[in-house]
Amino acid sequence: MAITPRFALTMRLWERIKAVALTDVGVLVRGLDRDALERVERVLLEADFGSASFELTGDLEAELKRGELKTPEQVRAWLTARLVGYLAGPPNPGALALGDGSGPGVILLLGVNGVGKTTQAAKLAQYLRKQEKSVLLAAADTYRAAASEQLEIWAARLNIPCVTGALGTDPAAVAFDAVESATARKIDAVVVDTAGRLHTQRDLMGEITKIAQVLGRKRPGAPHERLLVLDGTVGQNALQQGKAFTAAIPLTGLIITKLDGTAKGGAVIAIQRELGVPIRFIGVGEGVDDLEVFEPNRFVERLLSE
Ligand SMILES: Nc1nc2c(ncn2[C@@H]2O[C@H](COP(=O)(O)OP(=O)(O)O)[C@@H](O)[C@H]2O)c(=O)[nH]1
Ligand SMILES: [Mg+2]
Repeated sequence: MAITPRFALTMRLWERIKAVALTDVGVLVRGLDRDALERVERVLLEADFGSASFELTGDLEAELKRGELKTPEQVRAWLTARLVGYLAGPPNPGALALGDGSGPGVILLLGVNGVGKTTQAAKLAQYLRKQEKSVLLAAADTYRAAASEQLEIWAARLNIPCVTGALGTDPAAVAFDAVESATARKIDAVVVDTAGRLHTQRDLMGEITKIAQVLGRKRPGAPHERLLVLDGTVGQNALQQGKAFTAAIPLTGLIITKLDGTAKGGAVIAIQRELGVPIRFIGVGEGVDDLEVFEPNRFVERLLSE
């Protein structure tokens, strides 16, 4: 999928690091002073690198003291390698798991309100269709009429079926119906959109667990993917959400959204480091094609690029 120019333009991490610490060519030979290192640290913190900011700055200082890094290009290469290293594990399994083919593969999307679940459901449907898979969308957010309508609009645009329930229906029942319908129609994949807010976090986690159990009873092995959607622009909040969801349900991956138009791509590093769940996709826009399979090398290159 195409690189979104907006994305590359807004990050410019390397440009910012150079501007705060490497403006003077002689600086690396003399070694960075405390102030310069602190400015680098601040740039990283502002870009949402979280605790990795301190680690990176400390290690950079050590490398400079050892005289290993003599030019800005060497610093850039070192930083690139470090960031790719953070993103190295666990590896992205790549293709979406859809089970053994004896019935539809089931992909469950989770996340709090506003992170982009419904939009990513449509994007994943489009992604699967490009791989010649037939897809059905399931609107298991039955608390707001607008939630089902939003998914139905996407389904109509993509010309794929959508199973919804009346307002207030049990979301697990909608998920169940969706798998039944997909099985009858020999559809390859069901993407289940869920609610992001209930009265309490416990209610929400309880409901998600129930949906997953019901899906598993209907189709052994389902949900084959349990993907948590996180907004890449909210930094520490995304980390907190990640921790709450991983405690409730074993996740198979993350989708980090809204990485277009943000200068805070460091959250991706922080999230990967702290949650240990593979980042599978990134969302880079509001359109149905604005989804990319996550590739660490490419991501870091764009994060740093000028
Ligand atoms: N810029 C940008 N906006 C996105 C992306 N994904 C979703 N959105 C927008 O985020 C808002 C919330 O999305 P929605 O799918 O309704 O979130 P939900 O509440 O989790 O279902 C909408 O305005 C979407 O268009 C993305 O990758 N980039
Ligand atoms: Mg939604």
